[in-house]
Amino acid sequence: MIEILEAIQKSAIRIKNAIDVKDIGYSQEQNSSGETQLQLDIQSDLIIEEELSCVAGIHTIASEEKELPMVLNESGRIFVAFDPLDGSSLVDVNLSVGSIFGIYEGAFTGKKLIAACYVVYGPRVELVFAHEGKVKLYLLQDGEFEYVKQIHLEPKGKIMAPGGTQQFWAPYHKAMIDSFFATGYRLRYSGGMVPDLHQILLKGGGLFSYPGAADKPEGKLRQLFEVFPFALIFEMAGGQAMDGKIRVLDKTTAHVHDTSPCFFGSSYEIAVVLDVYGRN
Ligand code: FBP
Repeated sequence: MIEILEAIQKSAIRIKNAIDVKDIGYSQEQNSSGETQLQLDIQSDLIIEEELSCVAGIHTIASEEKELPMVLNESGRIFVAFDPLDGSSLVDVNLSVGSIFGIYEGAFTGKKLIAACYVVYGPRVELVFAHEGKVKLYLLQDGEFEYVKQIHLEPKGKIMAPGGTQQFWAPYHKAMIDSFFATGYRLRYSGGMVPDLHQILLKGGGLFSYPGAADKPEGKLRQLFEVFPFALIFEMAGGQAMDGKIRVLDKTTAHVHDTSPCFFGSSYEIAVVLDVYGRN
């Protein structure tokens, strides 16, 4: 596991450097060497693929940027799914973005997820790693990730991050979100899953939701790359992750890019979600 964490750390430093360069690569223009410049998310994907390829224990990788998983080493036992640069459309407006990793043993399924990690590229670069029941925060300082602290959620939070397009929400979902605001919750939603969930984790709790809605019945966020890794992180931090009715990590995945409605939060907010969705 330490080798995988080190590979993620090396990738994060390289991706941060790629984000920092002046050309953010939205064009397909050629650079001075005549090579086609890669979009930032494709570049990030290649960086992670390169770093994880150096870890002998990894059997297969799957990326949000690739249609199919890629076998690296038949004798490895670890499967890594990653979203190389989640929220990359926020780079041009200089909001935080992130990389997300799910580390699975033997197969890409929620029940086999043994560790999860994400990196936030914001004013500072932070990394959160969940494994063996602990969620640890690291900060990039002078080229090294330094351990900062363990992350624990409070039983009830104050932040509400409601994803999706309100126009398409079910009426009971809208009523539930309104009821949270009516009891003092504050809106915190940047449109980047990594910083939005990071804020909830570090401010003690709250609710991030991306429901199934009329336009996207199975939600938007992808199980293997986004939903499952954050589910493990929230559970290990003392919170919960549900699809409205069941624990997301108990869901089955038919295809590598399957999505799922998702609710991540402290125990109080998730109890409200289960109550509302249980009645609808
Ligand atoms: P991409 O996979 O297209 O980057 O979308 C992921 C994401 O940006 C999440 O980070 C974020 O939580 C969500 O989409 C926001 O979606 P919406 O704009 O529909 O609320």
